[in-house]
Amino acid sequence: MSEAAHETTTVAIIGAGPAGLTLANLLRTAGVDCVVVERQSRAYVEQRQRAGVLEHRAARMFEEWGLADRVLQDSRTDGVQEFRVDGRPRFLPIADLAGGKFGRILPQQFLVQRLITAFQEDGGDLRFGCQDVTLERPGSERPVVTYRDEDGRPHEIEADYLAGCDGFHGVSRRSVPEAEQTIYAYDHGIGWFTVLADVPPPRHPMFAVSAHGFAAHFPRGPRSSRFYLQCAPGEDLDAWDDRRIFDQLRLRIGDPDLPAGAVLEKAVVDMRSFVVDPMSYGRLFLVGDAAHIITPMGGKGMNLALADAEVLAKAVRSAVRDGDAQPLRDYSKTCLDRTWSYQEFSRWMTEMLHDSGDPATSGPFRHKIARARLDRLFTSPNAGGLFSDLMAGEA
Ligand code: RFL
Repeated sequence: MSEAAHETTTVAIIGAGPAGLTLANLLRTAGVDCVVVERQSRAYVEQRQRAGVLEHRAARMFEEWGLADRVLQDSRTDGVQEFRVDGRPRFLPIADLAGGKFGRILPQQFLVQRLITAFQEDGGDLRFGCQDVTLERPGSERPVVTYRDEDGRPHEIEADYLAGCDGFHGVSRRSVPEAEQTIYAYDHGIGWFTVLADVPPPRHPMFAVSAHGFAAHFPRGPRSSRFYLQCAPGEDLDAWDDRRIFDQLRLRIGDPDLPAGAVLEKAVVDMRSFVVDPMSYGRLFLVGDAAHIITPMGGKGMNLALADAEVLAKAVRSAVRDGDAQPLRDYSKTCLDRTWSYQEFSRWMTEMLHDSGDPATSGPFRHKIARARLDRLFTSPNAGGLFSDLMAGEA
């Protein structure tokens, strides 16, 4: 076996999703050395379609770090959220109610493509196709990442810090001894059938509530839409042909004229939440989905990943530039406070928008409670304001 090529860096980043790429760009901007190792190919990473809403906080972050020109271009802004209740539209002016804050439509694959380009244009070291990535001695002063490149050659990177940005199924979290972690996991008992289709985007992002069940319609680029339809957890994908998808959407949205279009992708997502505490172990810091997953309700998963990345970038900068390690010690608590706030918001919304559907599913009492909660968003400026503030993204 050939001997591993040995290198050193300040931060070894595992994973080139939104978390890893944001962290890499911010560290580069801060003048901190880093290397990113990604298991998949560049083509694979760049076409992976998932989230679509970039919250206000994240957009401001890219502005403050001087990356807005390269990352945010053409991101559509829409300060209005539609709720289609029993087929009748109700509009919530999110931007007005949240004091001018608003989310932007920026499909995750565009964000990823732009972050890769920006990092490489600045001379960043990003390695795709890394196999058998292993974290050695993550709790020690000199942790090491090992991997094999596409030609099977072994590599090892010794780093001051490791950033585990490798998503929920990655190796980083599993490298921490179980006894050092507390896991919080919750199954919401709901499935979402998600469909990406060539259907013109809605005028405003839309949640639809009716006795036929929950549905949502969001823009994903100029000609595409992402739809969500409430379904049983673990629902059989084959039970949904294109005709059933569009019949159900028309029924739930209350729009018999909704055009059908080519279905590009469909999947069933079981609504689950997961949080690991703490989000660090020795010199290993878990970032984004590696540390927590949240249901897609509220559109917070990708945004939490970006927020963690910024907290970590600032903390590493303080440690490296100013010799102040306190922000690194605070990393886990800072990120977990936001994570739990968003978990609460996502759960609150999930109850409101699913229980207000079919009373036979939620029970008559929960159904009435959920309808009252929904109404309050429109009748109380305080309730509407809090909702809008959370939708647009906390400071
Ligand atoms: P990612 O995006 O999973 O990236 C992890 C990266 O690590 C790589 N990797 C490894 N690399 C090296 N070695 C290993 N052993 C590795 N194992 C894995 C992977 O190939 C990958 O490139 O995690 P990150 O960066 O933390 O970003 C998190 C977001 O991707 C995620 O939270 C969102 O996509 C969640 N999500 C949504 N978030 C929103 O904010 N708004 C939404 O509307 C929204 N919709 C969604 C979603 C997730 C969905 N999925 C996953 C089912 C809709 C869907 C359908």
